[in-house]
Amino acid sequence: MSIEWYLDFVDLDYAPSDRELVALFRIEPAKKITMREAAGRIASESSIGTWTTLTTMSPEKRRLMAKAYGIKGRWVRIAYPPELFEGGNMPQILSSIAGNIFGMKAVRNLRLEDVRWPPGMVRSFRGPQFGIRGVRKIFKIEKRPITATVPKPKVGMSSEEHARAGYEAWMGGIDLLKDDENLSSQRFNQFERRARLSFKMRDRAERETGERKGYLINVTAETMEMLRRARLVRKLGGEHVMVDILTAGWAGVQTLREECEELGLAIHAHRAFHAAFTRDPKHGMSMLAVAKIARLVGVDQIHLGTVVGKLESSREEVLAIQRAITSKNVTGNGLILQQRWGTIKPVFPVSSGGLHPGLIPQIISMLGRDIVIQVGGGVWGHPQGGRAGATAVRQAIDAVLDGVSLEKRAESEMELRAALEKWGYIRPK
Ligand code: CAP
Ligand code: MG
Repeated sequence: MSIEWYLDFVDLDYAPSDRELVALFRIEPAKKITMREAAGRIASESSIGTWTTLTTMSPEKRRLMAKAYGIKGRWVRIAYPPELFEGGNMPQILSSIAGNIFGMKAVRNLRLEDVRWPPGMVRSFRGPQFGIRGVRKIFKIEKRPITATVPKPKVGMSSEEHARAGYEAWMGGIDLLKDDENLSSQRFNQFERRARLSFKMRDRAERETGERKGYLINVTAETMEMLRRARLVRKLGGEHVMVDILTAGWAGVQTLREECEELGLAIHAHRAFHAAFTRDPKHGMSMLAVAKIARLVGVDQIHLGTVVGKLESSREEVLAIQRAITSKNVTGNGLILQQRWGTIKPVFPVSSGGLHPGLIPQIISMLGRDIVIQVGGGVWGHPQGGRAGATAVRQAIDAVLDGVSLEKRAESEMELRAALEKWGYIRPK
């Protein structure tokens, strides 16, 4: 009598219906385990099965079984009946398709590369409240890339120094001040004090420049506290909150998204922690899959990498993420699944991490203009200070949009010239 039933979860010719969720996995089976056996184990453990046959099975329960199919080399697709999941509950869905399976002994490595979300499940999430067009409308910036800066050192400034840095950057031409991912409410820079002072400086900068200015204030905290902080941001006339989506967790982000719907606040998603499980090409989960989840849950902006900056990201991956978070429909190929987004708005790609004016032409040529460019060290390391650093970033963007080389433009713009003299075109590590 057979003690296990994993191969019942494999049907190589299976053709999933549009209703089903499809996950694309890269599997490296353990020794003496075939791809089919490994695929069956993944489909079983991520749907209704376990290691042995059961006395409690019935035809109705069998209808919830996932089906592994389309095995090509190390790649396998697994289709899941939507009844397996609770619509609108991202933690539960991920506990299924991205849960126990990564620890199974039957696989040496396993990576969740992409997920095709079926229309019924797409509709169970809010998606972005503003999207790209809505964020542009807030700041009245129609065409050019939106700029942001994080005051550096990333943590350590007092609330007064932080607000002052914001004023300098806004006056230098930067659109958005952004908190760093690990700045929340430390003793020397408490959230409420930083918020009050920074929004006051924001209002002053708006008056003096005549431009809309924004502040991506980091509300990351225990969920109830995040909601309190978001309400304070609304009261102070803010238009965005920032949240570290992966350390806050999807349940917290979903709750914050509900609150931001009421408050009319856009959400900037920082992805700190992602590289713990997205970086290894053999094991974990792709940033593409994470970014699509963030779009479903409903962030308005998300970091997607730079290729040329200090943090690891391949060109192919960055472009695939950009397509996945901005397109209405994505056509699949061997490595990416087809995806129809229905009425879910696009998400603003944020390129950040080791950027400085010398790298801006490459960022725009790779990602186009519908992006947010965040420059931290590349502003606050400028020899003439943060305001000049901010100006140099805008001068670099303007040069690109005018079709002029940075060297040429630097002949007449000293802030850009000073940035190029310090950093040239280095790709920091
Ligand atoms: C960039 C940054 C961002 C990274 C996050 C930092 O600062 O503030 O958190 O961009 O990485 O702390 O490193 P710099 P990613 O501009 O000084 O590098 O955007 O890849 O998620
Ligand atoms: Mg940071």
